Amino acid sequence: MKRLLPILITVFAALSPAAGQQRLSDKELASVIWAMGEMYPDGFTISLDSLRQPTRGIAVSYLETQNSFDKKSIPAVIRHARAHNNLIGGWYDPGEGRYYFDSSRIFPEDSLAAALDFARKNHQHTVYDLGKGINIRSNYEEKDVRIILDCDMGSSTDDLFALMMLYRYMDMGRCNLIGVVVDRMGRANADIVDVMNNFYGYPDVPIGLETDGQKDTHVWITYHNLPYARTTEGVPMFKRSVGDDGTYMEGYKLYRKLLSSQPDRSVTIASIGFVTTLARLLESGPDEFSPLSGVELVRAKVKDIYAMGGVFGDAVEPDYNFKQAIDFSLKFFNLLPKEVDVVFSPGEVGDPLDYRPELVISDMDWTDLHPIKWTYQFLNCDTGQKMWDPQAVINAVEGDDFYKLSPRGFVTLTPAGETLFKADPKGNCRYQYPGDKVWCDTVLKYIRLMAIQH
Ligand SMILES: [Ca+2]
Repeated sequence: MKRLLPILITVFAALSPAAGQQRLSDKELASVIWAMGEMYPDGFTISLDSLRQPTRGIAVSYLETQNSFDKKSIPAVIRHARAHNNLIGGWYDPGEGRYYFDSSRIFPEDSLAAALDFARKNHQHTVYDLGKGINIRSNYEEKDVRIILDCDMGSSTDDLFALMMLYRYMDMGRCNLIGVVVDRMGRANADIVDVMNNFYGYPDVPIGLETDGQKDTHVWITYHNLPYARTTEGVPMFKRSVGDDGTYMEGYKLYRKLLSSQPDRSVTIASIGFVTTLARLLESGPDEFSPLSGVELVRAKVKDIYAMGGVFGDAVEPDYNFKQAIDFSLKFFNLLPKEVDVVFSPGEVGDPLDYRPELVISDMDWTDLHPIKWTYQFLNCDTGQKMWDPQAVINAVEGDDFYKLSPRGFVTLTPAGETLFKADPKGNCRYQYPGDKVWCDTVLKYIRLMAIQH
């Protein structure tokens, strides 16, 4: 307390309403900034104009003031901040054991892509969302992630959010969505993806549709009418590229077309529905797109698969996705080449991530016409939906160190739909472990942050 008292006096004197009226000298300000660092061991951001801590927006540091970590470096940080955005941030780096001071800039919360672009130009690895209290990686080492999303659009709403994440990742230059395969039969389910493509500004992402997959699958939320929604004036609410007379390519054919045109071992598949179309791809023979069989094509072109599904640990019970289309699932597990890495995302990882319907609607208050918002406004989505599918997509783009993964092993599927894991350093399979409360809160905030971008 002895040490803290002068700090408190310094800071509160500086932050008092009277102090706000008069500009502090740089020397006084340097004492305040240093004291703030002592008071806020986890970090702070302060405006030099108001001497208040902003509570909204995305803070990014400038390159010029990085490596400022002692009292002597603060005056230079103040000079830079005065000449730029009048903002100073402090943060503790546990790796280095140092507290850093930076001249910063704040972007609006809905301008994540611009904030990350600025961060990359300033060699910053992360940006900080002040309102949500989360760091977001700017992925300074940009990766060339080529993704095919394989989804069962048209039942649970988490497929919509997984697809939304991919568009947002593309906005940020983090991945390239080269195609979407819809493994749930029914033309409307592909039309939903078409609506999403157009809404998010990627109308040319090709869509394939399964036409001979699992029949009579359960539908949780019937949002298949979404593509055909009209305003009270009778005008279609959502734009589509493929008109009513247009057709979609057969799902496994689109896989063959896309894979054959990609570099070897370059494609990541995020599988968040059934594996029906993947099974048909693996069973396919040479065609107009490739002289390779399906198995050979997957072995040559696919780097890894991030699959929502699997039940691991002590529990031996059927997996929902795999059991619903068990004949296809068994073929998939038997035919998939062991050279292809698979990361499973068990349901328990997404279970704690509860994106409440009222939050979804309020996060999307920036527009009246939104396909996901429409679904939440006009259908009952309070059915225990959790953010399961985004876990496979986030892992695919963010990389494996974003999650805690099991050791390597092999996974076999039983005819009852149970996934059996056998540890083996040479194995191609791993699975995500559930995160703790802080991790789950952070990831849910991350998904919400993506929902408010526009
Ligand atoms: Ca799904």
